[in-house]
Amino acid sequence: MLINLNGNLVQKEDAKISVFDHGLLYGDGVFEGIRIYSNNIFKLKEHIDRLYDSAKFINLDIPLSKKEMIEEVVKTVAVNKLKDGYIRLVVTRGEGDLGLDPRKCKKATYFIIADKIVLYPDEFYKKGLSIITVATRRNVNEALEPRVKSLNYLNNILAKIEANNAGSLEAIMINQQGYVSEATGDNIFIIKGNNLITPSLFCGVLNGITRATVIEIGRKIKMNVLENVLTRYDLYTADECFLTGTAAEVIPVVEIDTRKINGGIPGTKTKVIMREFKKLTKKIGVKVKYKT
Ligand code: PXG
Repeated sequence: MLINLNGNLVQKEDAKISVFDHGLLYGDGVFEGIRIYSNNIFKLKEHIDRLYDSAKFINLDIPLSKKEMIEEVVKTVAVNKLKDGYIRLVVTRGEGDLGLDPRKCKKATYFIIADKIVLYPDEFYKKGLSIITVATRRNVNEALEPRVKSLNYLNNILAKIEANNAGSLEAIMINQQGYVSEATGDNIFIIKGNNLITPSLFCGVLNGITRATVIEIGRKIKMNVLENVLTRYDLYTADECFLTGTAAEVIPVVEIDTRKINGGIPGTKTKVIMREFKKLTKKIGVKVKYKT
């Protein structure tokens, strides 16, 4: 496997960054997780746009244009001959000193890993997930805006630990106002009648690329799509529920805090959305060509 480290393709063993890199010392950086389906890098442009928006918010200069970054991603996938898989693209503040002042970091570090990922075992896509809401609140946007996909994931990791300790596969975080935000690495949707509802961006959620794709699908299949505020009441009384994310894709939820959703089996509309999503994954994006 070859890793792209600052534009150089190096062996995994040689892909090393400094212990003085502020990405490591302070979680000072941004990242993206992107999927490849049958040589198609799904919504690559959208991921790059979000990466640059995250970087802009944290005042981080990425030393490449968006076009150049897209070329680096494509190059990394091609050299690894990856047909289906997962790309992790990380940009850190770079090497500095032991103080947290980012001005000491002269140049951002970036690396691209093209590999495989399995988030949930296959059986859960058929039988659905049992999840819980947790005590850890979602970051408030005045402190660390959840729309920024930063390297600071401790908020989400603390929620994940709560889920792990409770024997649950995923956690749903509530925000400071008591409204549902999102899972630790996925957005959440519910279905009530013909309404397809997801927490709006101001509830403290990442502007998920899969979320946006599902919103498009919902409109296409003539559902009434709403971005709204949701409470636990809405979750427990939903007809159907599912999570969306690049790694998880679209995965049904059949139980929340011991309340069964749709009698504990994945819903019909959820299955339609899962099928429609699969179709789109090979269509929208950047195609990679490589010599076999
Ligand atoms: N919310 C959060 C907090 C995320 O990190 C999503 C939603 C879904 O967004 P996309 O754009 O992927 O539809 C994410 C992204 C993991 C893992 O190992 C998950 C993400 C990122 C990195 C790792 O579960 N999800």
